[in-house]
Amino acid sequence: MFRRSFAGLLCALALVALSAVTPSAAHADNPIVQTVYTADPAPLVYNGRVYLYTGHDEDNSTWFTMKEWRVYSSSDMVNWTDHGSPMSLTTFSWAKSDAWAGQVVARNGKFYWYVPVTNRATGRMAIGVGVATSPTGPFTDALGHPLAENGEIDPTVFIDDNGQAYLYWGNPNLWYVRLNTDMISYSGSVTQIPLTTSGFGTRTGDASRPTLYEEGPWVYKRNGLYYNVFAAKCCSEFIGYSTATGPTGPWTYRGTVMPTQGSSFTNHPGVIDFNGGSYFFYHNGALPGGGGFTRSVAVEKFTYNSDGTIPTITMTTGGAPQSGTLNPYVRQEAETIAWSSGVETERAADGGMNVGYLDNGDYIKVKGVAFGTGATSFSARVASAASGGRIELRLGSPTGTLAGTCTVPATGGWQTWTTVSCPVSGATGTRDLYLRFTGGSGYLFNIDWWQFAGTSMR
Ligand code: FUB
Repeated sequence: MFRRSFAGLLCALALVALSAVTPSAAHADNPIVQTVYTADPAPLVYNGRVYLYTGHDEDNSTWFTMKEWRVYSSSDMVNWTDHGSPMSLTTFSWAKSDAWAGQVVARNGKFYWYVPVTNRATGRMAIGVGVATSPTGPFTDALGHPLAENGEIDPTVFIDDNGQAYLYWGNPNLWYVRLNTDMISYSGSVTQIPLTTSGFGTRTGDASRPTLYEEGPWVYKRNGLYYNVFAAKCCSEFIGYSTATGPTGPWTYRGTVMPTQGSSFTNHPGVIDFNGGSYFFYHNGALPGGGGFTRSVAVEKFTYNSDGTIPTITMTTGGAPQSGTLNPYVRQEAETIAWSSGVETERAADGGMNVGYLDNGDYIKVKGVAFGTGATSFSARVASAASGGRIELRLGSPTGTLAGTCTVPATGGWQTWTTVSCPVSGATGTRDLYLRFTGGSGYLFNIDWWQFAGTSMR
């Protein structure tokens, strides 16, 4: 939106550098997000969609330099809609730094986002709570002060079948407290979970930390069994897990969920069931420029063993299979992306998001688009303060069959929107769609949404 600002220029330069080395990995859907570095995935299933809450590693970070959290959502586990950043350090007036690993839970028609941040007044890590009436925010500070503070991090919240909610967190220790139904206060005292080797495995070579438990607990219940999946050992971390017959233990160590892999010395688990499948979210350093402080979230589908144990899951570039298809005959946000090359997302003037900073040859892949018996035309909402360009509609790959080309005019501003349309032919069946952006030099145009029309509107 602020295309000519110095900050915007720096950001663009950084991302142009990123896009210059982005491989045209047409098949890859992991990492989930290619437009920024993301970390510490926390998925939430709500109303038929998966909402994925993440941290945001700044470009070129040499530490966990994190100032905001971000939200993405998907109905099919491969095409993810970018909802931007609905919560940041500035949400918490008392927070100084460190927008680290949190989790969102839904209750009372509201969404509660538990996060660790450094408390400016004490210099210690504390747990704050953001609250919103929509899963995509905006979130406000529910309390105006920390919910809990003991210098430790990585909250996870679990609501048991009887309605009792538990907040767990900790590194190097592991703690829990019973939350009240308002989700922003608690009863009883903060309790330490004993880190025994039977409960959390045996770590060798670090007398101060005899168990494998490191950080990032993710607690949930499945078929009456309580699971605590966590980042184990350091460093590099792997993902291990423990189970218990009750929410407060005693825990029994069960082994490895994901071995140490993936060019990041931390990892972070998030586990959900969705549309009849089970999914494991994690992070790694797989994007170009990626590493321990420039991480990216990713997902794998898995199946529990018949006894409820979790199989060992390996990082892949292919990611999870698509659950369903994408309907091109309803309006789709341009920032719904399975894979992209060179593009960025930004907050649009109307409060939503748009895709921008498009250079010649950049593209967006949308996976599993169900064209049915055929699309006949394509429309898109576009804006350009430059001289515009073209949207090529390609099938199967960025250089695949050309099904149509829409010309984008200059509109006089990056947020001055117009709708363009063009004829389409040959787009039938279910195909991966590539929106390939072409034109002259420099930024071409922005795109807010797109939609096909056809003879068979599913
Ligand atoms: O992202 C900052 C910290 O790194 C998180 O809080 C930890 O879980 C680790 O992923």
